[in-house]
Amino acid sequence: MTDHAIRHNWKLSEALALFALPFNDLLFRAQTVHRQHFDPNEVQVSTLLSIKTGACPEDCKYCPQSGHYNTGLEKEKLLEIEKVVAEAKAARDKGASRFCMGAAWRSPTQKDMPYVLDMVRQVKSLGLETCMTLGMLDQSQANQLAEAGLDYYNHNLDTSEKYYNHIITTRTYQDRLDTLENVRSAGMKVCCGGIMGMGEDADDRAGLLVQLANLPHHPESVPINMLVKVAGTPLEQAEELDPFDFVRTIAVARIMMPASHVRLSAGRENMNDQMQALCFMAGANSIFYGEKLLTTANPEADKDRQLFQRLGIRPEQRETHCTDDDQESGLVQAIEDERNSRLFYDASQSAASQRA
Ligand code: SAM
Ligand code: DTB
Ligand code: SF4
Repeated sequence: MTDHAIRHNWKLSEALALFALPFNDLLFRAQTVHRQHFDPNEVQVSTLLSIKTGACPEDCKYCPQSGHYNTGLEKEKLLEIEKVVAEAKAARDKGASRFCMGAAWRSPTQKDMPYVLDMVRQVKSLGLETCMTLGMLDQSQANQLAEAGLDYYNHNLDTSEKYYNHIITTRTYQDRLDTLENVRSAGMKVCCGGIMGMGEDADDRAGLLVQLANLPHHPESVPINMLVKVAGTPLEQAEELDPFDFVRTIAVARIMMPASHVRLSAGRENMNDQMQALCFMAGANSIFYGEKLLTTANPEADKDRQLFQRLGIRPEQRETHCTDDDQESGLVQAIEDERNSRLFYDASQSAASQRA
């Protein structure tokens, strides 16, 4: 077995040994693995929408939407399907290939199911890949979503099993693993990752990645979130994580799950361009694109287009196609326009400097 084979038997000691490598050695290994499985200059682009915001019965200590904490968040009822479809269309036209819909639920009720199933069908008919994150699912709910055409289900383990009880008490680690199994048996793709910077230690970061990599199938998508510290949540004052440890986590995820998309997820609003470039170098190849995550801010779309243009990154094209393929090129065209305006700018600058 080579270093880069897909493995499901990772030991904690092996993950810790990767974390302990000198930074440059780790990034070189991660980038080498990345190039064996992906175009290193392509990044998948997803857009998020909260379809039901706030008043969640769970007590996740990081979450602005938990009803247990006073975060000043305006809670909202279920969004109308027409509004969701309009947002999905706008995201598609701006170049997103996947549309992710999130609800602040412990799990959907039977009454909610027809609504979410209809939503999946309508968003999918726009030619977008669909993803939902609605909390825990039983087997029948997972089957119904799969049948309606849902491509991905997001359900995060968030942290290691050992640290989990410090973060959530209203559902267990095993509950989460059960949902992941239901999603997988229904035939959907799994999006599963965690959050860094919640006061966990290196063992916990390694422990989470071992859990993910030792699932019977690696999640196709692995979101690595940097905690967004929201006032009113118990983690508001969490100690700052060394940014290099965040980059290390992405690199180790890339090495342990070589064929998965690793998403540089929440927290980009507080990262500069250099930090994000390091994350791409470490093997991140997916982002959330658009000004809002679920309830907190994400970088402005034109800032991301500029970043892609400066780094020579192309948005990955979606797998499903609609008849109107002009939409496909929305982001590609915007990045090209960005490049041209820069070339124009550079040319005039250099002409000016030649005259001087
Ligand atoms: N209620 C559903 C659930 O928890 O399964 C779906 C929505 S929930 C907001 C989706 C994920 O967002 C969480 O699992 C967590 O990993 C991430 N998340 C929530 N608040 C966050 C924060 N403040 N910083 C970073 N990630 C966060
Ligand atoms: C994931 O891992 N991160 C996204 C998505 N899956 C659903 C959510 C991030 C939420 C950040 C806090 C907020 O905006 O409410
Ligand atoms: Fe609810 Fe999900 Fe937030 Fe937990 S992470 S409080 S389950 S919305």
